Amino acid sequence: MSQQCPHTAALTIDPMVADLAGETRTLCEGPELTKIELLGAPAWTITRHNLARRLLTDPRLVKDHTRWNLWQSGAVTREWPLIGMIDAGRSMFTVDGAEHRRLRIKTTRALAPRRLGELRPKIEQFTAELLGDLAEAAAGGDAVDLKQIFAYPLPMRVISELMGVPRSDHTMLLESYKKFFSLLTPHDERMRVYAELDDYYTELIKEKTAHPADDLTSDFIHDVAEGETPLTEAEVHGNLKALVAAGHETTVSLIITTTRALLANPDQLAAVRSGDRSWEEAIEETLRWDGPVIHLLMRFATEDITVGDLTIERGDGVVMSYRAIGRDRDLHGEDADTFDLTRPTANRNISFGYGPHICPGAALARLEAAIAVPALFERFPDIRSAMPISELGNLPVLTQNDPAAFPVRLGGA
Ligand code: PLO
Repeated sequence: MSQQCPHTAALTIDPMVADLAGETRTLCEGPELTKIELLGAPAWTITRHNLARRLLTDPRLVKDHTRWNLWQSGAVTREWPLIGMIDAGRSMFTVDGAEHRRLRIKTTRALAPRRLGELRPKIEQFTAELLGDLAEAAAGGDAVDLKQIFAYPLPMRVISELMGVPRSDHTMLLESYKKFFSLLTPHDERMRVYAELDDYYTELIKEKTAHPADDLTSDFIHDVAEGETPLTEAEVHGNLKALVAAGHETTVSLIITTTRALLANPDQLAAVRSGDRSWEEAIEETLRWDGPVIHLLMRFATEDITVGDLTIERGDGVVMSYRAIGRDRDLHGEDADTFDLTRPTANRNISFGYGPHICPGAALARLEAAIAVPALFERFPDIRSAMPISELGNLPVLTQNDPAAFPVRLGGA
């Protein structure tokens, strides 16, 4: 595989995520534009807030992976374990420009803050149900996995409510996405998972075509306004799979990491409980400091782009290292590595992205966390980690901040 710059060695991103803190530190201490290697594929990554904002609004960078020199040369193929992150079908996630707006408009509207009021009672209901499951699992006094029982099922229920995915399919979907993201999944199995998910969504679209319901999938298919070009079946398919994947995986992470940050910092938890600080501030600082996305794959240069004395060449791939970006000292200060609810710049994080592709589900994600996390602390005021928090590791997932588990104790002493 070609190496564009023989002078600087690329930093190999570890797919097993054995030392996330070390990797983030290296990126933060390195240049704003850093050469990395992703499972054999060289790419650039952006490690600073200002450069990220500049490039995320630069139309010379696009999501279409057929522009990638390594794709064009055949150096990267469907065999590459991260291929599903970029060769993801035609959707709001993979298309730019005027077509992007067309693909995205219904979703931005459906997920606008004023529309979320309709989802709130559902989120509260699911939260209450899952808190009941937690209580039951902890009844014997044993430690329970907050991820498995509480954080993991909740966002899937919420996004499914919006998209019209039946409850009976949640277990299958969660299992499939686990294999989709894990870099320990063997190639053949990964290909099977891609195909099964694609078939699943094709069937769901058939069902919603024949029997429209009150959900966004049905709106994609049936709700076409005057003068609007309807979404093709491939576009409905791409959007649907993007929304289900993005809508659950990332929010599981946010619920766990916010809870974990507060349990690791009892003084700050106390400040939230006393009302000196808000749950929203805790969520925002978590998004900055321990957010759901580590590396976002990927954009491709349609022309040479100059950054300082370096050039991103036409065809090069560009990653956004959001974890490093959230810890940019130039913006957040010398203590950017600490979780601090009084940080004045916390809400300037771009952990939901920036520019035309900024996450359309950001308000929903914040709402889910703002319901789930306080409800958890209210129901179980004595909750504490059952393990030293510094020993909690991530799954072998390169792009996502995906805690393997979070064992907690819920009872009294
Ligand atoms: C997941 C597989 C789907 O088939 C296509 C898809 C679309 C949107 C992507 C998602 C995948 C992975 C997680 C992503 C999401 C958009 C936001 C989310 C990247 C590739 C983030 C930022 O983690």
